[in-house]
Amino acid sequence: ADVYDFQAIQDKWLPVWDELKPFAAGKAGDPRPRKYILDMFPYPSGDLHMGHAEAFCFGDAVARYWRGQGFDVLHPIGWDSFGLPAENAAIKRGIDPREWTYANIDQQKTSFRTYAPSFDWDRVLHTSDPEYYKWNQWLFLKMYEKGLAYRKASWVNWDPVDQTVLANEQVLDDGTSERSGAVVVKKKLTQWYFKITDYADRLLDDLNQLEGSWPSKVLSMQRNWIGRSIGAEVDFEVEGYDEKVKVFTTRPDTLFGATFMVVAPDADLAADLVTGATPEIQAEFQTYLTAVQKTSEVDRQSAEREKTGMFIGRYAINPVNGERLPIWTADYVLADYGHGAVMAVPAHDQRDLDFAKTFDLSIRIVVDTTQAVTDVVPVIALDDNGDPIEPFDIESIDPAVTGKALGGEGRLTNSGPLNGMSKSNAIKKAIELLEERGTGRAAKTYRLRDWLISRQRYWGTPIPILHGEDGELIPVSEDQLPVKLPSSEGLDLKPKGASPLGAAEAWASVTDPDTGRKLRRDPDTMDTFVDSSWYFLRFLSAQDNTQAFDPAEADKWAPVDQYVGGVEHAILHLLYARFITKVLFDLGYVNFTEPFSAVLNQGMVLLDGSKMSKSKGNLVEFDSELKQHGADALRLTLAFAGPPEEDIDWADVSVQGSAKFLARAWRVAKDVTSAPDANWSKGDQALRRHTHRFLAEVPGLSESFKFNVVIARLMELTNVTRKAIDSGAGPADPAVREAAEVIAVALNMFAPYTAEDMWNRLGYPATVATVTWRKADPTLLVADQVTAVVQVDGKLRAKLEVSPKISGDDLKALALDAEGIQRSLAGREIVNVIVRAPKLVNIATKP
Ligand code: ANZ
Repeated sequence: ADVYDFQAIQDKWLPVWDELKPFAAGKAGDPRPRKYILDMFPYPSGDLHMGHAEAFCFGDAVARYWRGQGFDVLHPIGWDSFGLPAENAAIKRGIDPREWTYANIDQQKTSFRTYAPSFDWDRVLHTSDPEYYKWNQWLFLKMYEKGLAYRKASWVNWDPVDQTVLANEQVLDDGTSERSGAVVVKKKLTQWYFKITDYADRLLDDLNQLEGSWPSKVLSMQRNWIGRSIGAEVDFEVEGYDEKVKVFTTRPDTLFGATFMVVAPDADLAADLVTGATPEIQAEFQTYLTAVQKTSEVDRQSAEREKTGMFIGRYAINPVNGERLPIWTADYVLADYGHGAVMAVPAHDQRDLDFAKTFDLSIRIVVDTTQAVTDVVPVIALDDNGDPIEPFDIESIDPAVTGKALGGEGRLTNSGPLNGMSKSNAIKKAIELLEERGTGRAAKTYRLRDWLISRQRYWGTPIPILHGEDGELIPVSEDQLPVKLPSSEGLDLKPKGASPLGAAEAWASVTDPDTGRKLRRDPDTMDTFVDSSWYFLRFLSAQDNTQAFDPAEADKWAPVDQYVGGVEHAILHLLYARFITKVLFDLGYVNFTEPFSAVLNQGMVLLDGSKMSKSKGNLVEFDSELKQHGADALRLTLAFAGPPEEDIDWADVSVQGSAKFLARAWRVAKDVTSAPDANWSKGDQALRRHTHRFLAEVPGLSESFKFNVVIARLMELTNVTRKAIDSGAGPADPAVREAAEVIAVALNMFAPYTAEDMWNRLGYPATVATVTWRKADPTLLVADQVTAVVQVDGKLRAKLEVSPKISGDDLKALALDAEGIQRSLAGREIVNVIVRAPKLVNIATKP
């Protein structure tokens, strides 16, 4: 056809690519260096949407770019196909979750085929296939062996709608479930955990390596999530109680200001301390605890909420001064942070102050914040004349009066051996004192909690553990894996707080072949974040049924060079993948400690400034856009709309404009009349210079993801070439062919069908996607004119604007002819002319 027809081009090239499999990576003997480019794999919760279109457009541009730079590029695709949405949809429709899941996967595969990201389809994986989840179970067993997978009874986040536990990461800031939107409550359950807290320091410290190649926002979100606090742990004796009570504090310098102690009501410690108290106190405590359990963690930490709590009838002894501190319980202290108890310093901690004011407890200032602190060594506070500083004006800053705790820098007071010290020196000194007396020590604590991985739901990886009647835990032996998920037939999948798998009697009940005793399978399934924590390694050996992945392949390809996906995964997925990578490193399966060397977060696709959604009725459907405009125009539009990190408003873009440009580029290739062996060096110089400037500039732009600028440059080069064809060098000029070829090769990053068809019209076999980019010719990058200096007897006499390629003879002739030179020679005899084209001519005369 002589007109650009995207449908015809798609229909023509798709079967050719299927046949050629140009994107199968890692062929034996391939000498090219390698790159691993990965998009976050999709969840099959429906059709692909515009968000997928955008993410995969950028990921594919990166993959295609590196192939063009001569790399063997691995760019795989798979599906994150276990999880609640499938199960909830299945319940609603009364079908098997498998049915819904795999139908959606098929639908998404069909869209992807047309959209044509350069995937290696031979490596496709679905996490809900037993061939995949077998290795989740293997990973679980390895972690169990190392003590990194363990069971404990604890208060968990409970989603009352989905009737399942949630990881902390799945509870939103407002205290609701990320999945169901329900207000999350606390429930005490025995659950499986992965011991991510053992890795807290490494997860935090290794973020420094990623500085510059991960979005800084993601780095800071991870840092906050891990939340390392440095301070001390202090042991308090409690009257009439055998054990010591530990508290964590970031301010051991304020120990002399502690006036009471507060224990979290839901900590085991509180229940213990209350045992033996008066019946009135015990009853009051039970009532209080019940109320607290209905309160969300967010409310408990809220500064606005009125403080609640009660005195539990006991006293702790302050180890630094022997003072008796009344012990209270209050819900602003959390059971699972630090030691679940605090030494309250109301003068210097706002929460403690609010509490002290509510319950009329005493307040003692120990840091005088009116005193400037300049010392590094401990000194007694002296003024400029060396005199002791007068007592400060307590009225103006008294927290009991102002209601404001004194949090800032200052000088210690009312604190015995710490008096006069700066805050930071006092912290050091207090820790020394505690350590000397054996009543405390330097300590760190983290916001990060262990990763709760068990779910009471059907559609996930069964946990490979058997339970004996005596409570013994027996890991399934590795040769018995996978523990396959039984059919959902006859099972009630509706959430009810216990896993539906427990009711699959034939599956759940097992007889130990050695001892004949009755065992029961663990009925819970794994959090799907386990599946996605290591999937990037499975792609390396997707067909290998003997191991999770081949360490030799991991050596070759991993870590992932460029990971592309949404910022919504800044914490959960990326943190878990980093953790599991470190575990696999410690187990000796991989030789790197970070899974993703670089991360790119693409923005969102909006419509009229707001997020698209079915419920808002403002959904731009990917499939219909794809049908209407074709893959190339859609991809080009997304890539041209702006930097990848920024949101795109679909109301502001022009898919028609993209289609027009593609037709223009395509016609350039169609109009070329020279043969593929044309001698470029003979071509039009101005056009060649433009082409080579493009070649010089585009790699840098592409490597910094400025794809919108690359497309702008492609448009310019196309226009210049069009002009050369119509009103300049003409269609037969070799420079026109050169430009058309460069356009086709670069356009392949965004519009693979159009590029392929151009390449074909230029006389080459498929596929343009594996053609290595030409390098810019440096001689074509120099400016059109350079300045030549002409000297007579070493003195500057003239400057000439000449072509950088001028010959020595031509330059000499020009120099001798130049006006100023003739004047300065004034008839003198020339004995020698030295020419260094194009920059210098030196004329020597007879003295
Ligand atoms: C005494 C003190 C005095 C404190 C002072 C602060 C200021 P970050 O920085 O978030 O780690 N704390 C300890 N365990 C707690 C728990 N389970 N629930 C609620 N609060 C708890 O906070 C550390 C501080 O939070 C600790 O230092 C402790 O109060 C409190 F002028 O101890 B501090």
